[in-house]
Amino acid sequence: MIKLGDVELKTGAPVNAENTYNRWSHRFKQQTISAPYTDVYDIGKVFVYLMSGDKPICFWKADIEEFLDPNPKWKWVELNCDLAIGKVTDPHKAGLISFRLSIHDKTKDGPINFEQFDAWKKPPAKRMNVKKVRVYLFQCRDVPAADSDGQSDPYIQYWDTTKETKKTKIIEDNLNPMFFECKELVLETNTIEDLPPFILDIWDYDPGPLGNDFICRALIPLSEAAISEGDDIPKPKWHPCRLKPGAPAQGEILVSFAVVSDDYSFKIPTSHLRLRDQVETPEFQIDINILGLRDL
Ligand SMILES: [Ca+2]
Ligand SMILES: [Ca+2]
Repeated sequence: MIKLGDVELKTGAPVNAENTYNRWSHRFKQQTISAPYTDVYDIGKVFVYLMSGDKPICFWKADIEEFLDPNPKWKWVELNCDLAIGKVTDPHKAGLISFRLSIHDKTKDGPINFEQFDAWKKPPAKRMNVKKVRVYLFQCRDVPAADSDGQSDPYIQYWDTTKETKKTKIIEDNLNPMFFECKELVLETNTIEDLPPFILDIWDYDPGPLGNDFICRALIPLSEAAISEGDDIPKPKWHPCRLKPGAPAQGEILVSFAVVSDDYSFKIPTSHLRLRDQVETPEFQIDINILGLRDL
């Protein structure tokens, strides 16, 4: 549901639902709203709610200024849990949503034909293409401790738009784990620009009935990622990880990506890639001189 002022726009159920991925492909009818505001800025905030029945369980909000472009791009935003409702309480389970919205002040600026703009020429696609993504995961540093001994047993779980859960091996007792792993993901999108952000979650493995601990998330928009569009392995970049949207960074992840069309065949299978060979490992010599010992 999208809410601006007193107006509520609600979709129905998603047209495609896969495990943790839902797609609506819904366009709301254009509406003219009469309201006692002096101008469009008076409407205040735009709210986006994820609904469960008639309850808003997660939300995102932004100022109206973000929606005055008549030709907007798809915007991916991170939802927050509505803790007053309490149905979703873990920030990493609140999800992300992609949408676009244009608001035009008809009283002040006159009528507008949105369909002259590329963003509104066609309704959202009912069927989507997919992109194949290779994630080249090198290492993490300064991962927060999630065990009582001050350590973590990190592994990374990747998000994509399939039903399959994709994760790395577990590296025990290590806050600066080296992974050197390559994984292939499948992401629904029609153009590379509209690709969802890459989501890499760092978990701490714990044996026993309580299950593993979520540590933090790297949310990497395409525009910030090191990307190739073929077999090249780009030089990886460090990205901050966070417990929830807007929280301070906790730990970093070193990663790069390849984004290709669904029918592209990589020359080397992931199992034969040697990521470790991509990084130079300089050797340092350390001399320690002990000056004295006492009270042995
Ligand atoms: Ca733990
Ligand atoms: Ca553990």
